[in-house]
Amino acid sequence: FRKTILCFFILLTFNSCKPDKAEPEFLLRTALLVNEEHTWYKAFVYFSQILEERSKGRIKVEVYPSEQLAKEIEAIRLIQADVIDMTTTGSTLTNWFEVATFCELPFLMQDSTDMNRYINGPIGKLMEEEMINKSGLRSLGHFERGPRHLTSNRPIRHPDDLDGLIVRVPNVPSFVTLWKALGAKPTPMAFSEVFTSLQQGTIEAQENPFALINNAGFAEVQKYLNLTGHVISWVYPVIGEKQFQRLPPDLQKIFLLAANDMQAYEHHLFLENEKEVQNQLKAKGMEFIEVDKDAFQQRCEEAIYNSLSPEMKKIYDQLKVE
Ligand code: 2Q2
Repeated sequence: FRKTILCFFILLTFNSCKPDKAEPEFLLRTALLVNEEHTWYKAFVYFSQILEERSKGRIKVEVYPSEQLAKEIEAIRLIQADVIDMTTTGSTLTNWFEVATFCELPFLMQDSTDMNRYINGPIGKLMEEEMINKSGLRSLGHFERGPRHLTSNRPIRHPDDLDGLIVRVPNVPSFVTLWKALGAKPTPMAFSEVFTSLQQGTIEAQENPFALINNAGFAEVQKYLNLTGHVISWVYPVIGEKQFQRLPPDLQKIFLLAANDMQAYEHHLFLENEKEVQNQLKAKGMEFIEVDKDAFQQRCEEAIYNSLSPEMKKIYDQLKVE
């Protein structure tokens, strides 16, 4: 048994325990937080297929869903330690560099037009540089997400209704600032712990886009889908920079082109899925609640702005006037 464990760790660390001909030259392990039904998972499976084909079997990608391999923060650390290779991440990177906060800053972006302007503008460039320099990750494009909404077991129409509601948030400082300012009790927690915590009542609410709410089965433990739309965001599929640099130039080229195709593939699935997934949530018994969005925005805007460093305030001001 000990030998098996040892072998497993050696496998993780050195890619192969006893090399044989069937082994790919590069095995890339991917930790995802979503399950097999989500567009990110499907996109990575597609990526793995086209990469294997185009590299003639030299690159192989393994995709692990539902945080089985690692929770988001751990996945980042394991990539940095060169133990695994890829994941999806975004504003969680605020824990490494501050500008990542703009991936998911509450009430900043209005729609996907704003989003694409940010991603393709100076802020997106800066983010990708910081990602490499401060967190050792290379962006492979971006996946657009639907707006985040609050789910709960009592309807929330106005911030006054929150009244100490225990809301799970990802490990991202701006989310804590937001829900505190609104009068809730934000509790940072890894995504894979949310379902059970809702079931057991250690948290009372959570917030995510329709697709992820549906994907994680939250309709089983949450009755109301309060249409707060407080965050519009994207995530980056990423690979460790060290791992990327290890690929020879011909494979790097194949890799980056395949990553572009993965992004296009995911975007198509995302657009298709956004329409469908709301019906599914309603069919599962969730009640959609209209909220006073202005009241939400007004109550938290100042707190969010004040939580930014002077440098980030400058960027924020610029983004607002553009
Ligand atoms: O709720 C979650 O954990 C995700 O939807 C997060 O928003 C996502 O992982 C980002 O925090 C990306 O870093």
